[in-house]
Amino acid sequence: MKRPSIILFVLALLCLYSTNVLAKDGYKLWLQYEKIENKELAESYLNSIHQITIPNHSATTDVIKNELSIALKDMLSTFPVFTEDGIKKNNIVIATPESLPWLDEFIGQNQLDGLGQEGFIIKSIQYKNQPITLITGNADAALLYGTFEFLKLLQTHQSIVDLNIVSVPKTKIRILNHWDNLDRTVERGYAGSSIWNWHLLPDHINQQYIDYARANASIGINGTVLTNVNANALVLTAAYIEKAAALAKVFEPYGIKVYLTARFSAPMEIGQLKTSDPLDEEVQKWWNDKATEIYSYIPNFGGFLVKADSEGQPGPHNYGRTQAEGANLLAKALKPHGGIVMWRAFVYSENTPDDRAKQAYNEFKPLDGEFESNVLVQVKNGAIDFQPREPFHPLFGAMPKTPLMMEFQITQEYLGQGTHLVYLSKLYEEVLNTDTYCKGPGSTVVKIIDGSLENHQLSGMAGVSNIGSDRNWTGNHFGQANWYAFGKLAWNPYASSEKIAEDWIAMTFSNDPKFISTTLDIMSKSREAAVNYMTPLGLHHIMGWNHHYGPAPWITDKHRDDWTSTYYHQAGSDGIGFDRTSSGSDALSQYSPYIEKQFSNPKTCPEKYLLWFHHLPWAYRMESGKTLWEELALHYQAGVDQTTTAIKKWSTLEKSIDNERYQHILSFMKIQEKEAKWWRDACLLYFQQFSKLPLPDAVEKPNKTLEDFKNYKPHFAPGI
Ligand code: BDP
Repeated sequence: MKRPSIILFVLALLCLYSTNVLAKDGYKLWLQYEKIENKELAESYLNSIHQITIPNHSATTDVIKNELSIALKDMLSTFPVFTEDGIKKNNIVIATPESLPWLDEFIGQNQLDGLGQEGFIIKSIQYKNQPITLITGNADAALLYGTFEFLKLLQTHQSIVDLNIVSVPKTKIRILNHWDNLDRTVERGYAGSSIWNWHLLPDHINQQYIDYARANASIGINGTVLTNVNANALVLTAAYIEKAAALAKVFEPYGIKVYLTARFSAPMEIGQLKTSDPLDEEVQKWWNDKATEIYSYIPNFGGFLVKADSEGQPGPHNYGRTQAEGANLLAKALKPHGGIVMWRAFVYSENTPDDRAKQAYNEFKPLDGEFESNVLVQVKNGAIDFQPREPFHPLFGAMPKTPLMMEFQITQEYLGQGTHLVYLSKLYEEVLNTDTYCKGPGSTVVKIIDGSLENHQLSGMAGVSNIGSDRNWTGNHFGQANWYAFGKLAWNPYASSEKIAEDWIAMTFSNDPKFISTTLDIMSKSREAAVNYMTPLGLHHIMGWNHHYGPAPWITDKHRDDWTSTYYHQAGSDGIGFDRTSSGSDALSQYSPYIEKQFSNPKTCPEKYLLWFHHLPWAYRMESGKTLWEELALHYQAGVDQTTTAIKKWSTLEKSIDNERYQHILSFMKIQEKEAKWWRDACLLYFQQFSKLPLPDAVEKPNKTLEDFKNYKPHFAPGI
């Protein structure tokens, strides 16, 4: 090749590499910053962004400049001009009130006070007769959040004139829980290995850590627990604290604090003490010293997340102490440094003969008021375990004196794992909006989570991460939507799932209205579809042994009853379902009297929870007039049909986005459809042994036997 042609060739390759190939494999998440092809729109944006004034100097303002540079270069092919002072016409000003002595002309002190340290305002103003876009907040992190919101407007092709946006987070702690082990395996992870390369830390900082922080800051996440709740005490040794400190340093400019999981027996395992009893003075001293040591490495350390007395984890029970005594031990150690404890309520024991759904309530409710002020009790979104659908946890509304934090699972342990397209925001929204009636009508779960019902200052939402080393971060491209939606809902748990999805689709894929509406339709129906083909009408916990992959309603006779399927569905010739009314486990008595009454009667219990609370005969008449057996079978079929319809809809979008992501998603959707049929056929054949009734005509007949399904043992299913 002659010289000029070689240069041209290399240039062409570079272009391809930087704009197309890398941009389309999902790595950029919702920060694609797609070029704005509409000339008029691009022009109107450029007109409003003549110069960007940022007077503050900090690592965070550097991050802001960097983000604006990437975004404006990609979207508008422009390199922004930054200044520290001087305000021109059509300027963007990004600053805290201290650097803007004239601010009170436009924004009152009251409003600024209401923003706290993280809330922001984006406002179009006329400063000295010049149109200006102002992004302000009381701290640099707020400016970063405001900048991302401003960029979202551009990404979603909104107007940026006459802006008046005020956004204040409703919860304080918005945090990802990584169930990542120090050997880089990820418990319930379906997107490769852990992104934390402990072996190379603290010396090597992977670019992915920085992009992780950007992505999280863009959706308002302000904390990350780096390690698995099934904790390894090693992470509290100096060598690992130093590694965690390196990550904390990367995340700090993005407003993200690092937290660690604390193994309750750490004083014995790494401290050589004879006990870990929370009332032992040496143990208390050990934790106090440990906290001081951690803060010497990580001055903005967030605190601990603890799983105790559950599934083999050590805890205060080992010493006859309460959960509050355990939590307070750590809370007191962290308090002088400003740290918090997130103490999980997921406590249950195989030695307790009571219904597993009741155990957390029984254990924690009597302790209301006994926790230190820097403890949040972290409660899962269901009393059993992140099922496709669970009624809200009875602890919500039962502990008014204690701030309760929500724990949602973003990773899809029970919802199709790596491949199924399930938009979980619908699930989160359903739980958050449920009325507990604990203080009369309107006592919704969301008001407990954000602290408003009982006036708690501390509040939070945790999401068990679905992030891994896969190039697209979450394995399934649509897993990104669940990460995104979690962050958005943690910031504003009153937000609508549909609006969140619309923004995500536009930022991630395309602003084409047909693409958005079709994809939104697929996403919006996906959660109900999954419930239908997995666990309709209140069924729960009937998936594969241990890996939880696929259906296995036949699991029985294991060393723990409450880990089997038969314990939960109770199917027999007399019917199906777990009786949690007063004639059964009486779990319903843990709810407010209003809910108890409504749910105790199968006729007034919402059908979506029917078999959660009731054991009913196969011939029981449902609202539709059909029998329970027929409805069950039709729900399974409907779930399968929904996956088929989703594929058809997605196929109409082939030309709307890049082929790489289109095909990747399509192939996963086909796996989902295949597995939905597996769920339907395996469950219906299994339950049919007891119902002894034929499948309704509308239900496709299985082409395998129950034995075939039982004999199928998937090897090496991920996530264990
Ligand atoms: C269950 C998971 C298990 C977790 C446990 C927990 O199967 O891997 O360790 O929850 O939340 O959902 O502690």
